[in-house]
Amino acid sequence: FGKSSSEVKVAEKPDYEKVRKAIAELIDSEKAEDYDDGSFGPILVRLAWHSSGSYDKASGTGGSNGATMRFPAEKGIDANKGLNIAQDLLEPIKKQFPWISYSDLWTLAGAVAIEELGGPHIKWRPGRKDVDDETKCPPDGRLPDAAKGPPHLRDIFYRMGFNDQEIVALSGAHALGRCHRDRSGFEGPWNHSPTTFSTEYFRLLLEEKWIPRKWDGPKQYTDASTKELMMLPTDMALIWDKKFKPYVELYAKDQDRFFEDFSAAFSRLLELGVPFPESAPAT
Ligand code: DDH
Repeated sequence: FGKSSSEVKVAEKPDYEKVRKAIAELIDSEKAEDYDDGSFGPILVRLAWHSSGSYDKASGTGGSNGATMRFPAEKGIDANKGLNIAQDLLEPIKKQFPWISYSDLWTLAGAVAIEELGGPHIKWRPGRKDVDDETKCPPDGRLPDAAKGPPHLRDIFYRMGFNDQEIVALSGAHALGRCHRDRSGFEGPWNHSPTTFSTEYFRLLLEEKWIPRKWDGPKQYTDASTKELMMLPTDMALIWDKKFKPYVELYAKDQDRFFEDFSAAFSRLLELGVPFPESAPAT
């Protein structure tokens, strides 16, 4: 007792709108002009996806909660090569809003990026907690291997709790960004507007003629008409598999349906394994 009111520290009230705004500004910042296609959006989407996609429903391990990709055991795996760039980009925002957890920040950045790049609203809610224990990193091998086919895709996504339709919807994120030789070994963008969230990925999968690229890199496909675009073997799997293909056809011609299904699946992806209190609604 006897404390004057000035000694009572009032904690800053978390204002997620301010964080959203800072992320949106980063995506389109001047610094982004010299990066890839002029936006940090795609790599932030990938950070959110890779931090969440390690989830294993059976054991309840992995997922965005914990932000364990800060540690070498997860940051250093081949699948996460290059995502240190995304982590570093968000560091000043973490410093500006120290009350937000890394796990909330990374997932929110992915959600904001989808919206900023012209995609649907992604329902998101806070509540993830960071863990400072490297032994909690999920084992390597939980994320998809681009060289593989339909059974592998199903193994990976069923493990998280997704079905065939959701696998196809989530794969539509490849409307964004590109592959980098020095990160994954693959090279090039999936379409000609890699900073716009769209149905282009699905349309091109169906309408282009995809041929194996002749090069010294890993097996990937190139479009016969411009030879500027690419598809991974796992992308091609979506039109080779007779259960996946109808969803590719659906999303290619119905943008509203794609946006709706993507939004629901991506939002759920970001929440896998997160112990939210019952009362926390997503907005
Ligand atoms: Fe992906 N992805 N992804 N991807 N992905 C790559 C880039 C991006 C696979 C492999 C690769 C999803 C699914 C799959 C994004 C989002 C999502 C790269 C290139 C590879 C390889 C990395 C590099 O060289 O920089 C495979 C395999 C799958 C699968 O089998 C399903 C999903 C589900 C998402 C999502 O967000 C929901 C985005 C965005 C990029 C572009 C990143 C960038 O830097 O640009």
